Amino acid sequence: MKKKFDKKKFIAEVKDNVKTLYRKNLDEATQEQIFQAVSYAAKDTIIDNWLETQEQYEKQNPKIVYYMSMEFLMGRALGNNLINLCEYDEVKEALEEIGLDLNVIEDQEPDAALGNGGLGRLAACFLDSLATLGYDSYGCGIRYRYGMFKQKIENGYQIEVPDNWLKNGNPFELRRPEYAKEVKFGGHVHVEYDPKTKENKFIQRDYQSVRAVPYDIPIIGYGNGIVNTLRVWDAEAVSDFQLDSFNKGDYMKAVEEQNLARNIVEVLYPADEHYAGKELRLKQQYFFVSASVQAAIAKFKSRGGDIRKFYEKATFQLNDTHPTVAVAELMRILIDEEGLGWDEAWEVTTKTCAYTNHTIMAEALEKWPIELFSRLLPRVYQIVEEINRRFVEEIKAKYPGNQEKIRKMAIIYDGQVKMAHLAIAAGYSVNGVAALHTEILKNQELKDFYEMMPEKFNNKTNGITQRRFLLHGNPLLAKWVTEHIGDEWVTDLSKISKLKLFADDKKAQQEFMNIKYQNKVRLAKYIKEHNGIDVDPRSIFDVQVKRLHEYKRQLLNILHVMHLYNTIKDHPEMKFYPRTFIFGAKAAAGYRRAKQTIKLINTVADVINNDASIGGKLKVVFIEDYRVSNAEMIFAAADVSEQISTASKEASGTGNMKFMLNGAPTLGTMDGANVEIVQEVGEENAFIFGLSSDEVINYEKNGGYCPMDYFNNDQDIRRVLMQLINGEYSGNDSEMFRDLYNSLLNTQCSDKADTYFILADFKSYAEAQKKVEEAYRDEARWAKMAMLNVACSGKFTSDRTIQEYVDEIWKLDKVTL
Ligand code: 26Q
Repeated sequence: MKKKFDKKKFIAEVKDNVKTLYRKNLDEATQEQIFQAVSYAAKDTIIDNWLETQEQYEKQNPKIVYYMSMEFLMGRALGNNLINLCEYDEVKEALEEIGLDLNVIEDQEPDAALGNGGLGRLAACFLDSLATLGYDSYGCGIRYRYGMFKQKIENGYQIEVPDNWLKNGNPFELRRPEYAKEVKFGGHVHVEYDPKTKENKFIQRDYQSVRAVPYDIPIIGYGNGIVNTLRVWDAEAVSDFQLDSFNKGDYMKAVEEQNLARNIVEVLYPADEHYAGKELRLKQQYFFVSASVQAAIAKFKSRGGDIRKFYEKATFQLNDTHPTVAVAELMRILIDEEGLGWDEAWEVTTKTCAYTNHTIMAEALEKWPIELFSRLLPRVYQIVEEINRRFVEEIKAKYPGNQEKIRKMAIIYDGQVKMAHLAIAAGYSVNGVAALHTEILKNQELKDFYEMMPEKFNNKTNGITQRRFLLHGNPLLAKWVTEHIGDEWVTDLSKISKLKLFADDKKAQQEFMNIKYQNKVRLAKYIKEHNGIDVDPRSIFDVQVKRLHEYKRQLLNILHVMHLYNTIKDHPEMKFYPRTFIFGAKAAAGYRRAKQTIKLINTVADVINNDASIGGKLKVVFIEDYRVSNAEMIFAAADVSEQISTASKEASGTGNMKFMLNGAPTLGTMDGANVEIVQEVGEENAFIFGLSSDEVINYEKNGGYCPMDYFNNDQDIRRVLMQLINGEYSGNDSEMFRDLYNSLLNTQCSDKADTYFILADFKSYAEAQKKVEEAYRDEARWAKMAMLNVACSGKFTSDRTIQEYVDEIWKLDKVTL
């Protein structure tokens, strides 16, 4: 299947592409143009494999998973595609021969940032694993014109800059207008009695339409010739209406439809874990879900299936509640268009849809006002009402006379449509994303649902793809691993445990630490270029990169840095191992405390980095525009992985796994997948601190936490808190960080202060940090610890996660070419 790489042919193709695309010779082309030319050359191979894969799928007719997600945080494609084609080194060499540097060419590509953070990146890792394991699958999403905003830091503050990622065109996508679908919004439902069938027909009238046009993006399996599809939908106006043509029937409607089409896919909502109830967001959801469901049914019918058995050949995985309207849309199509009765349609739907929960944060739960939902999706709303009516009957039957259960579980209640309740009622599977998270869902957040239908609940601990986050992101370590244990780990990460044999080997330890050092030099260079800050690659690189959120507690980290600085200033003679604290985080545009935290980090960085008196013992760096492409380099260079969320709040985390894979021990709380990381690597190879999730949950239930006690009784805490409001870092502006100060302390004990238990965990965090330093001083001990982290990371591959989804939820057929 895999053809041998033909260097001559490849070079000729690149030259030819530069010519036909830009009418230039190679030496006249810009690096960006060369990026395009190289990508088109790679696409050539990809298209052949894509065609062949899809032909095989047609022949073998396997069950398909449709992974429905508002977000796919893909990052760059070129390097990853070459890696998975097993042509990376060959292409690199070929390009060198004509004086080109593949790294520089890769750097021309904008990240495909069609996601916010963890949930979107997880979807991207899953697609990689699905293709590599040989399962027929579609990612279904939106082709946002603007992805996640680009972050600039000006005067220490975050500035959001639009991400025009399609500006120069996307060489890997393929427009498929022949598969376009119509999506209808608004209007009203007309009921008509059909004397033939003796049933009512429901006809939507006076609606506005949008044409959903799919763009297909190839997803390449590693070394197996398989190419799956990420299908993202663009919106176009239905009529090719011209504003200057006056012989149009309904002028205003045509204008409105044009506007609808223009707005709907314009931009990704950049607020994660926060629901705002925006009408456009619901339009986006229904838009891509309706198009995707229509396409799935069309494919099923084209393969000759009986629609009553749809679930035998298709399953929909709902990535959080965002695509949950799929439940009602599938019902609508089955009933109104395929002519099924309610019970038949319900059977198909409940055997097709499955739901993943990614968060327990109350402010992330999607609840749509009935007024909005029914106005935008009148027919879909009727169906949700009927689903709710029947579900409430079920609750009543199970818990007679228990109004409380209805209040807590109904899909429609208090004037709102609750999307999580709809997903649970209609799904055949409900899963959390780490063991602890799933337990919290079962015993707290979704307790009533679990009691009513325990068989639906299951755990699928998240994972990451080692192909991007080790093989591509850390080529030096990848090569070293392969030299020691062979290359099976690339498709079977459990094999990486073989590295345990080398954990005590002095030579291996030295080589390992030397690779880490070189990666730190690479990152130091990036920091110098982007921040103008000199950092010492021999210092400990202590890294916290993730979205900025109060529950993730970047504030705890920077308060501790302030405390360290105080200590160094007070005791210049004290031995202190040099540290570089590295942050990277985007804040949602309207999230004030998050933005203030960024300002605080940058303000503290300015003071510390410019204080010559501490002799460079401490540096603080805020990396601008943290995103997938620079993440790959950051993980490779990290010594310490900061995973310090308030226990019970981080559903899983996936950055924690990427650090582990790259040999950075975890400094963290017993939260999310940290728990399982510690299980795998052993407590002695991690630095664990802080309240347990049970303790946090107990405090929350009983309102028994008083941050003021910590303020009064701990002078280190008192000192750093006072420094927030005494102008210490802010050039005497005592108001700059007042809100942050107030968020931690109220004069009275109040359940509104320090809701994320920063003061409660401060001391044990500081102690854990001391243990990090102690461990790092012992070079052999550290090398062993870091190596064992790599060696024990096998569980956290998304290949394992996907295999579990396949075996326990989706029941897909494996395909081989
Ligand atoms: C909801 C409504 C309106 C607008 C936006 C949203 C929205 C958008 C994104 C809500 C949530 C998100 C993203 C959530 C997310 O990334 N959750 C993370 O998922 C990861 C993968 O499972 C976990 O590892 C993280 O722990 C979890 O925080």
